[in-house]
Amino acid sequence: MKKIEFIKSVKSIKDLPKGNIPEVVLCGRSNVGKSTFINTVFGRKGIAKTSSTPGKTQALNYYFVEEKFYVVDLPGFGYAKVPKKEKEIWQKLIADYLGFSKNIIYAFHFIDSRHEPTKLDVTLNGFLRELEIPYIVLLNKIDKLKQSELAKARKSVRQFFPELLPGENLIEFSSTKGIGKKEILQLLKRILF
Ligand SMILES: Nc1nc2c(ncn2[C@@H]2O[C@H](COP(=O)(O)OP(=O)(O)OP(=O)(O)O)[C@@H](O)[C@H]2O)c(=O)[nH]1
Ligand SMILES: [Mg+2]
Repeated sequence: MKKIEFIKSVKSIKDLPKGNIPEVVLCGRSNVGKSTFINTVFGRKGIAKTSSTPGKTQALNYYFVEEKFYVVDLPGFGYAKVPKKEKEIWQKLIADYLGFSKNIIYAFHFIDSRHEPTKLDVTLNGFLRELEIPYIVLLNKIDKLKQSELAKARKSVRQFFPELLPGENLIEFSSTKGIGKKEILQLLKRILF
């Protein structure tokens, strides 16, 4: 899957693309590596804007892949330094979008393997379940961990979300090392083609 094209940035539900093209949604905390994931998985460095400062993505960014489906890069949540008002607007946009779009076929929930899931991760997980959106968790940035730390991270995330099964709906990932890319491409093929 190499063909990817940026379509548009959406800041209001009324501007969502029309039609019924399937959407795969990238969601999770700010700075967890969602935008970087796009560049890694679709092999186009720089198509998605990334930043070492949290809060880079501030709208729903639509990318069209293989002229078949959208990857929707969501703004991250939980970044402390964003003004409260702005934070509320983002979170509302995300919640509205998840509830509103009829085209979401899968959500990829990113969790930073170096940290325990946060309250907002629990909230997001609740939304996805309530809305019956199929999802996987990507335990991300595992290049930063030693084997023993990775074992701990795996255990911790499964304590929060017992429904997760490693290799099935829990995928370990690293953009830096390309870990998990093959599994993600296989999953995308399975759900889309
Ligand atoms: N070590 C390591 N760093 C990563 C990885 N993925 C992303 N990063 C770094 O993490 C930082 C944040 O990445 P982004 O992709 O911009 O994060 P985001 O989730 O899109 O953030 P928001 O747009 O704020 O929601 C950047 O400095 C990336 O280079 C990874 O797998 N390993
Ligand atoms: Mg981003």
